[in-house]
Amino acid sequence: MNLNAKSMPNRNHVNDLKAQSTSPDSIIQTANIQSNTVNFSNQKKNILWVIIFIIVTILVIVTITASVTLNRKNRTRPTKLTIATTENTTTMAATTTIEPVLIPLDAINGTVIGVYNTYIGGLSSISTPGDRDDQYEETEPPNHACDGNVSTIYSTFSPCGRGDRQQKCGLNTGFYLQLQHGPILVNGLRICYAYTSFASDPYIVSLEGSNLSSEHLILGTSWTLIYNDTIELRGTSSTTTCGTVQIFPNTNHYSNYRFLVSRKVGISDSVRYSEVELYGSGFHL
Ligand SMILES: [Ca+2]
Repeated sequence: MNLNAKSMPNRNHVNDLKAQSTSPDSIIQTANIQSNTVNFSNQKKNILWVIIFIIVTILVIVTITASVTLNRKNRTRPTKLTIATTENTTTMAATTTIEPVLIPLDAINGTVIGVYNTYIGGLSSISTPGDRDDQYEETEPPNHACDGNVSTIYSTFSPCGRGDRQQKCGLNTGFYLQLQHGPILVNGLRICYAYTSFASDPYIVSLEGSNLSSEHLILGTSWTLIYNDTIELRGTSSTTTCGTVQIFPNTNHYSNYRFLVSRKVGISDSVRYSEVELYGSGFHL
């Protein structure tokens, strides 16, 4: 066997390759291969950057969406009143949500003072039992609005007398009292209706608070306005005893409260209601 003869084609092949590698066509082909390799590498880099951009964009969108959702939750949460309370007397205060609870309107000495021709921030004009235009119905006195019994009614005529049916009858009347429990935070109010006509139902009412002593309560300057707005009407339902609790912001504790009616539903000789209920957060007997 002639090994040299067999190895000759390989040498020729190498020479051929050398010749080809130095030819112009080969150089162009090599350049194209290198160019394709560089382009492919650039494409991979571009694809990688696109993927990174998409991931970062998704993370930003998810973060913003979560933040907006959390903020909406925090904004809608206070349908209940949130106040700060102290868990113990020594260390830290915790924020908690407390439902307003009904406050017993127990007045000192059981005294509930009826008023007429009395306005928000104004002087209290003390009314008496009778049927004149400055009086209330003798059998339906002001303490009936605070006795916890929806079958007992407070009825006021001023500026009219009994039987004088007008839109203005019974307006700017009400009552005030001093709570025997001492200063209490009130942030809710509800009216319970009289069992008679709707026309005498209160429609716009106010609540004021004071911490002055009883001899000063006749003065308008002693009172601070807490609530002045409409209350829920019972419509045509004669079976509805009480409205819904009107919740309002208030951070001040008061031991005296004055309730006034400035507008009623219809034409009648009086304003009549069976209960004024006050509600407070964190109140406990
Ligand atoms: Ca009552």
